[in-house]
Amino acid sequence: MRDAVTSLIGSYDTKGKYLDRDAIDTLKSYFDTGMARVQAAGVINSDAAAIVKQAGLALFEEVPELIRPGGNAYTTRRYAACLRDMDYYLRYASYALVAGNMNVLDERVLQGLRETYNSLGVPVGPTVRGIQIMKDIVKERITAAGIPDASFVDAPFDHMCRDLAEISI
Ligand SMILES: CCC1=C(C)/C(=C/C2=NC(=C\c3[nH]c(/C=C4\NC(=O)[C@H](C)[C@H]4CC)c(C)c3CCC(=O)O)/C(CCC(=O)O)=C2C)NC1=O
Repeated sequence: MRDAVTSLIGSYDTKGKYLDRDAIDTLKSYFDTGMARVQAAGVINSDAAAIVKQAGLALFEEVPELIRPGGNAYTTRRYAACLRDMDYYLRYASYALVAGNMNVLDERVLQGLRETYNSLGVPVGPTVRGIQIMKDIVKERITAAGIPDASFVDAPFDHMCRDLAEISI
């Protein structure tokens, strides 16, 4: 698992270089946004259950076939599994936000996920949609909490969507 600092140092060490102007700029922006990213993680932590619930309801309203007979989230067990997956995406997004690096998502969430989803018939398109809905809800709440520019919140959600959508079923 890497964060913005360890990954930067790692790549400069590989080249045997001191931290140059580009590196300093990258570090500066990481530390400048540090407080906002930590505050965002705080908002996600305290609102997590409500965020997942709200996103699930919105997703099932938008794609009602999912919870009808034959849908992948039909039955209580699968409905719960779907919301649990959404909760995983949210929790790991909050880690990636604090780390300022997407590596934790690759290692802990995305590795092997498409294969699992394919083998269980979990539809990727609606999952991606669910992650996007969750991103919008998180941004609204973070803005409401007084954090001025919530655009940094996009990165982890977009990263998961892009990776999942690469091969769709
Ligand atoms: C932390 C990393 C991590 C992830 C990401 C993860 C995902 C994950 N989701 C699963 C299942 C599942 N995932 C879903 C999700 C959905 N179905 C839909 O129709 C919706 C589109 C979507 C919710 C948005 C469902 C319904 C299942 C159960 C499928 C089944 O057992 O038939 C499974 C199979 C095993 C299980 O049921 O627990 C895994 C491994 N597990 C992990 O450890």
